[in-house]
Amino acid sequence: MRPARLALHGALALAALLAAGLAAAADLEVTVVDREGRPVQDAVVQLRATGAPAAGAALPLAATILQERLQFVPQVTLVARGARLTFVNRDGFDHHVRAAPAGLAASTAGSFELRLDAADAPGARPATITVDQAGPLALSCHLHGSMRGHVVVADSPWAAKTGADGKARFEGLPNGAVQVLTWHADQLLPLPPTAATTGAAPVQATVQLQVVPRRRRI
Ligand SMILES: [Cu+2]
Repeated sequence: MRPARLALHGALALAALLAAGLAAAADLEVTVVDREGRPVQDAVVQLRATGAPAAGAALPLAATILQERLQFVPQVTLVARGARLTFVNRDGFDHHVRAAPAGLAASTAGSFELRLDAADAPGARPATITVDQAGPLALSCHLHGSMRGHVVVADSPWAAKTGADGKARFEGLPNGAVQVLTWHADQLLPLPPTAATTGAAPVQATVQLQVVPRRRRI
């Protein structure tokens, strides 16, 4: 290899190392566990931090929620404020979806109702609505009492839903103090924020719910 090309390779390798170093400097992994220490899926973790979010960290501005076999799919939808939600009824019967602030919220701001004809009804079509109010919304159905789901409209540019391993991962965070705010549908009393400090090495935090979430129907 010619010296010039060697130098270029060296510069690229250095740039890659620097980029890796920068990314690692601001990684945070939050694990949400239940009262018995088991990982909790479908918790929403939001961070309060100072600084601008990294490019590509934006939350969805649109989401589709299916009504399928008497369930909301997904059960928990996480979107940015101002997102457009589309409800699609896949069942062969009507649904009458209702959304209202979840938990102990006293206000009904942000509530809405949508009538959805059976999937095979003539003229049946999806219903759309824009959510402008930050916070968790509980989804239910006037016609089917067992139907239950949630939409979380994020208040923070850093928000993520936990997977089956109970983990929410954040990259590109500014270094410094971070407040970790955790929500779960069955944790009715708000959890106090957990403090974390991001820095040179990836940081891990664990948040424990005070409840054992109800098992989900499959
Ligand atoms: Cu229904």
